[in-house]
Amino acid sequence: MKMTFRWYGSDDPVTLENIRQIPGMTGVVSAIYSIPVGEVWPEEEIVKLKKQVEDAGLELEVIESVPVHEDIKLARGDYKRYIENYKTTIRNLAKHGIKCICYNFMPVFDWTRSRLDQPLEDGSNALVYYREDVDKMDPTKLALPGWDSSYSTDEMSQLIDAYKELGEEGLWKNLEYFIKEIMPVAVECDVNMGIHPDDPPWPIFGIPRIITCEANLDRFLALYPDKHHGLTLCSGSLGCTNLNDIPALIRKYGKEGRIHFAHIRNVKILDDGSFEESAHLSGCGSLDIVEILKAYHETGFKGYVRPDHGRMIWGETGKPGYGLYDRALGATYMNGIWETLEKLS
Ligand code: CS2
Ligand code: MN
Repeated sequence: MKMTFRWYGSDDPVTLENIRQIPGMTGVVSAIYSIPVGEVWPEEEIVKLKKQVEDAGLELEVIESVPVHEDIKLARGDYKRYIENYKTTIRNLAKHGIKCICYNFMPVFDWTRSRLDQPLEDGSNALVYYREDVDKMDPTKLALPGWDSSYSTDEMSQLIDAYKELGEEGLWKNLEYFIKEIMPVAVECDVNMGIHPDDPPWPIFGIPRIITCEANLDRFLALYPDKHHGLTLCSGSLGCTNLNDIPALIRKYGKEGRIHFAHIRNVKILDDGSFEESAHLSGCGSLDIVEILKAYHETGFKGYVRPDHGRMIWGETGKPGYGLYDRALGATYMNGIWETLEKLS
């Protein structure tokens, strides 16, 4: 496996120099944040980003994410042009050494939480999802990082209604269309596409979510029978419900060569199905991180891995989930487990 770190570009308070000093870090995963969703990523911008990362002694082989325009998910408006643009972006990225692209097909909201800085018992702060609080939220009046805040209340209501009307099967149909369009290009460019599961993996605010469980991952992978069509397996997203057995999913899809990118995050599942993001250490959450890494090791995983969200510790401030310290501790813990597995095998 190749250990990587998510970096949000020059505006990220975590610098490339910081990341370079984390033991075992091979590279960063990043994106070009200035391009409006749906437009082509120009080669010059890709070259600039790549150079900046490489000048700092790190690699850039993974993009997280190339976002999918809402019109593609709804198959409306300009969606055919956006799909053509997406293909051009894949080609442009491949030309400059990108080997893996992460994306998701979550309607409107990316990851959803009720609070981004919940104080935990040990004095750290973490992202949490408390069901009771989410049930009381009005999605047309919300703003959370990762969410597109450019919609007015009216536009947001209309968008939500469009998805409610589309329903799960409608969303599957639009996903299938998108996959069958882009995958031949990814195969031709030898780029691995890894869809990120829905976070959390259940419908929110009445909007459908489909990348949620084993049956649906099977259905998704069957849409295009080529290894380039695969997964970003996020342990924390799929793992915030006991219904998903993460090590079993890793063994299954790992053997099939369908996992291209591993996100490793621990979460503590609470009695009512709420959850808190926790430190990576198995004892701090509901997931067994050793078992997860064993599953990757057993299946000969050669892909990219990154510590997913971390808590805010030691007084750090910054992008919720994406501070330096706790993610660096997580990476170091995982490297330690991996080294042990290597030496024992
Ligand atoms: C999440 C997502 O996994 C994560 O870190 O915060 O934002 C994820 O990056 C995207 O959904 C991937 O497309
Ligand atoms: Mn993730």
